[in-house]
Amino acid sequence: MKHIRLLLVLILNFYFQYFSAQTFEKDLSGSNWQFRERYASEWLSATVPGSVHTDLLNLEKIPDLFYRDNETQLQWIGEKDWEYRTIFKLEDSTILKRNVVELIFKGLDTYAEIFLNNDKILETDNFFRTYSIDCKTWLKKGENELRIVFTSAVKKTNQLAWESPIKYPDNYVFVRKPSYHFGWDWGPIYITSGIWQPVILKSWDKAQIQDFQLKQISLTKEVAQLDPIVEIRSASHQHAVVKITCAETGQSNSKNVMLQYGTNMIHLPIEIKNPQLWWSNGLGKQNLYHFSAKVEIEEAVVSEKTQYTGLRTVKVIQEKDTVGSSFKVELNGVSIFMKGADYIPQDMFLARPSKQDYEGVIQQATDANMNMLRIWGGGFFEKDIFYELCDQKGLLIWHDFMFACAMYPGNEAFLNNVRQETIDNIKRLRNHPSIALWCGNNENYIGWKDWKWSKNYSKKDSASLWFDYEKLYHQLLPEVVEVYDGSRFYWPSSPKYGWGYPVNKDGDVHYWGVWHAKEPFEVFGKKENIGRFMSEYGFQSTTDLNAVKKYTLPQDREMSSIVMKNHQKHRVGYPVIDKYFDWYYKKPNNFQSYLYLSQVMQAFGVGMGIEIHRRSMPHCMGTLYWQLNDCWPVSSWASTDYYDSWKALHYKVRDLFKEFVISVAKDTVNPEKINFYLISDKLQDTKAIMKIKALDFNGKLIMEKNMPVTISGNNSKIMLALSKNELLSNNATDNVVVFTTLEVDQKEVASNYFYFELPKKLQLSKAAIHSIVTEEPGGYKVVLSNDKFVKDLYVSFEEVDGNFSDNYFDMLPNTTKTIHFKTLEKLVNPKKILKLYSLTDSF
Ligand code: BMA
Repeated sequence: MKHIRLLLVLILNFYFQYFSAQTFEKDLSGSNWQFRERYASEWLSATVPGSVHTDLLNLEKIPDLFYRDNETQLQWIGEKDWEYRTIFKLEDSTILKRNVVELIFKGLDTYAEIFLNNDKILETDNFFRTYSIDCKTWLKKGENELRIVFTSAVKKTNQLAWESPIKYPDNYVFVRKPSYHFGWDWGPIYITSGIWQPVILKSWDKAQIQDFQLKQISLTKEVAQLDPIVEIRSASHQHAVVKITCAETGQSNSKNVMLQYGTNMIHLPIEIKNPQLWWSNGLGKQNLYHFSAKVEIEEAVVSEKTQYTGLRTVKVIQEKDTVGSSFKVELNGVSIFMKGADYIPQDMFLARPSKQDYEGVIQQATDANMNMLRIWGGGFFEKDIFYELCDQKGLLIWHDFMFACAMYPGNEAFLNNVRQETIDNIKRLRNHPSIALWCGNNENYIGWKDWKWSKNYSKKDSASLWFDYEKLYHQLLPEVVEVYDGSRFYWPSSPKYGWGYPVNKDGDVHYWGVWHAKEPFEVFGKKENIGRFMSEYGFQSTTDLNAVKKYTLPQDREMSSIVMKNHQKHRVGYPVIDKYFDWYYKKPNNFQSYLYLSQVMQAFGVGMGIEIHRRSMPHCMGTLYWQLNDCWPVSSWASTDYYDSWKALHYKVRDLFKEFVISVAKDTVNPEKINFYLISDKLQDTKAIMKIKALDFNGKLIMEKNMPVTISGNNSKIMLALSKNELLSNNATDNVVVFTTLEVDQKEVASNYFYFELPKKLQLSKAAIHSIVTEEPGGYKVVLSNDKFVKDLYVSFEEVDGNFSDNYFDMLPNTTKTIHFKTLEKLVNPKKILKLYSLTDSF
């Protein structure tokens, strides 16, 4: 008994010594919140994190925000002021006895006044910042009321625009809030407000780790030198022991220090022998090193923080060469071709995407063999989970700062706000190995320089706008990057070049000759249009019929309906698609054909661009198409839709971003010559067999050739050139497909279908396709066999969500193909709802 009592005393002692000394955090998020339109009599229940729009939706006060053209009736929400409140109890007085009590707002959208027990304690005006305030003075024992009043960003920016001496074309430039909330050429206008990230009440006594930077000083094969820096806020002048430990190696370093009142920076260098490097997707493992930092005062741990990083070097190399200068990402000393897409926010309402949604979107990128995403400047600094997943999956990030498609103000208050937002986010994100570079803005430079925004201004205003531009992107941002990051490349604006003149010398390119300038897809291949790094280009498609059915009524299902037009935000989106149909395809014969064909054409056109960029390695060292995803269901440039369905383009991208790619193309000088390129991302040379056969659409073999090849590592090369005649043997060009495969160790690693003519000219006839559907774990197996050649076969189960292992593919005559459909749904009669749709069905 005596022993048990002693043990209890020891445990309690330990508890008080150890835990009571520690930081205590109370998450105030959850459903214990209410909201109302400002001054309304009734308070309604709310969820935090969340937004006004989603709270109204949850209560069924408004209809589905994305359904039909509901957007037009729901603009009033953004024009009102809103108010949120919660009551939290501090029953015992432990918290109140602590030295420091902070309220931390991880994300407020955007113009907020914060009242604690009816006293205003803080005002905020930046969505991207984390705000923290010492609030002990206002707290009391028992019930405390936290109330946040949000002023409408619509009203506020209207007022700022009215007061501004210079007129800006868009009001979003005045507010530090995701610009796309104000509408974009793929997004609706929903200018919401609310508490979009958690609210935390934090209390501590002696000292607190504010930040833990894992600064990497040097890295060789033998050793990594790190200079971890622990930022400590101390409540007094006091002795402490600060210790860091690496979980993977067990190493630690500690220091006895005299903390000063306020902020202290403690450096604890550490060396890691034989470091296991962090690699991008496809090139190696994503090794991570986890560190913990602890502050001990009087032998009790008072604060603790864990962080991780990946050991790697990442640079952007701009080396002079015969054309101009390179623009290539070098990871651990290796130049890597960047394959990826531009990423936009996943939803209009940013508290909504769940961990699973994040996992889904990152999976879509890695399933498509990407190694880079570009976070575009009209969105937001993503949530931690996004970067964690990129670290784990090896996706490098091109990170824009949050400025897009406009000139921005440059007054002191604005710049100070931006400075703080940038510091907050760089400090939060700098340990992530996935972030490769920081970029000042999206298209602000090109807009000013190429698109002549300046012509709307007097000489004086122009000069002032440009002066502000330089202050922001050439002074403030690079300065903050240098001080708070110090390791990453800074690029003032994406892109350096647009289109309409040679863009192939240096820097990055947003090539919009295709789509915006309505030039044919073939211009992707003009030498002067192939940049050193393609950071944007793209083409639109609609969503598929399954998706369209979710946001329309049957009467909306025609391209000219108000609803279909509402779900197309580009001014002349559908007419542009029509124009390209005229060039490449036979006119679609109905609504469903239009949807199908728009996807097939997007894959065809953007696929052509990707292939050209990959062939042009090492002149071109990166291709990021616009855009990976959507923030609501819409016709857009995305390759996956809002419901996570892969469009035809995404399947195409997956093939074209493989480690090995075969690309077959007419020679640019002599179109009678057909070049067979082999492209490889593998760093070493690889021995393979290339197998080529030409067939007519009925299955007659015209020509066959197998040849052993050595694919040179990290390169693109013409492996073989054949004349048209060798391939065709007098057969008509519109009736032949050349099918090429690449085998490594008897396994097919790449394949390619090549046609001599554009799709609309091909002499296709309807094939008989036989299908067998069987249930299998996680979904259904579909086995297809055909008699004649089939082009762009789209397989779907009507109104069932899920993705196929392959889709929108071609089938050589008399072949069998097995695909798998993953779905959570149980299908009663799968065979009956299986839909097969190919190019011959569309006209
Ligand atoms: C680019 C982007 C976006 C835009 C897209 C499609 O220039 O930077 O602003 O949505 O084109 O027009």
